[in-house]
Amino acid sequence: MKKYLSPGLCFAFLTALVSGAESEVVFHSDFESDTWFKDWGLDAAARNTQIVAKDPDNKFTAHRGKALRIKIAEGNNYGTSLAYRFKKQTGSEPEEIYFRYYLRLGNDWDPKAGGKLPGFGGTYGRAGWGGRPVSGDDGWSARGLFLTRKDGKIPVGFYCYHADMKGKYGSHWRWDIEDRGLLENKRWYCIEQYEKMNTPGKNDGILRAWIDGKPAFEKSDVRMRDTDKLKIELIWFNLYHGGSKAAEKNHHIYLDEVVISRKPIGIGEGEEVNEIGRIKSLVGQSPRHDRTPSTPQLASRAPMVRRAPRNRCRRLLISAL
Ligand SMILES: [Ca+2]
Repeated sequence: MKKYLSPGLCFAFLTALVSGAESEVVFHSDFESDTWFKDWGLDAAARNTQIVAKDPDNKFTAHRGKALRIKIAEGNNYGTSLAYRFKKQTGSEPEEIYFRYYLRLGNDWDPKAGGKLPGFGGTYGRAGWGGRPVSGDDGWSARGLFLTRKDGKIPVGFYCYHADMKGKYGSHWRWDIEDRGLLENKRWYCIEQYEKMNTPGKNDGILRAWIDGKPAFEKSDVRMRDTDKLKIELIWFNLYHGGSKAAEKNHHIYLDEVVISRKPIGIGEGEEVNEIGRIKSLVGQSPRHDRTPSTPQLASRAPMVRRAPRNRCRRLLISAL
């Protein structure tokens, strides 16, 4: 367990005191600082990334201040690979976790092949990506997925290497609840994802996704592993065009307000709330600790309350991951 004496820690204690709960937020990154990468445990910015406040050529408008722009250059596949590694950052790896980020597809986003978006990883450098199938004992992953444009929109989903996979490559699971997993360019979306590891050997692992606070996907019979030595190793912000087909032109996406939490996080309402009294009011309204979004109906109410810590609060006390 690591402890950080920071303003964020003090704020986390205050929040916990008011809510009667232990700290739930593991990580927050708002990309306001030019040294944002240090919070991710990096010594330098990840490849093909840039902090932007403006980008009028690509019709960018801000969500909350600056954002992280990721570029896939013409003739290339690789965007970036940015990871929040639980063991390194917190000392242990969770069995279940939520993460949320805001995503904007640039005006130039028009892929001619599917590819990868942020998601969960447990490859341990052995198996579960890049045509390295898994056995149940060596690795797994559930990155995000984008596909080529359909009816003017970009389909998104999970790209999962799991113990029941067939062949060399992972399964495509589109986020198909009420077509919420069809994204437009030049619009911010709140993307939230949840993973619960399966009981080793059993088909009871869970993957869920919400878009703008509403359920977009649920699958509760995933077998990621046959051993409890595999856990959620990292939140994996991977952007990749393909497969093998390279991008025919430059493509850009924008990310903002990344939050990783042990409880549902939700859309921006809570982020705007900075007064302790208001937090107390929200907590009092909501049985958030009892909420398990096992159905889309429940889920639609679930991820609403938790706020991210304030901008300076990037490292919090992690007690039980
Ligand atoms: Ca920001």
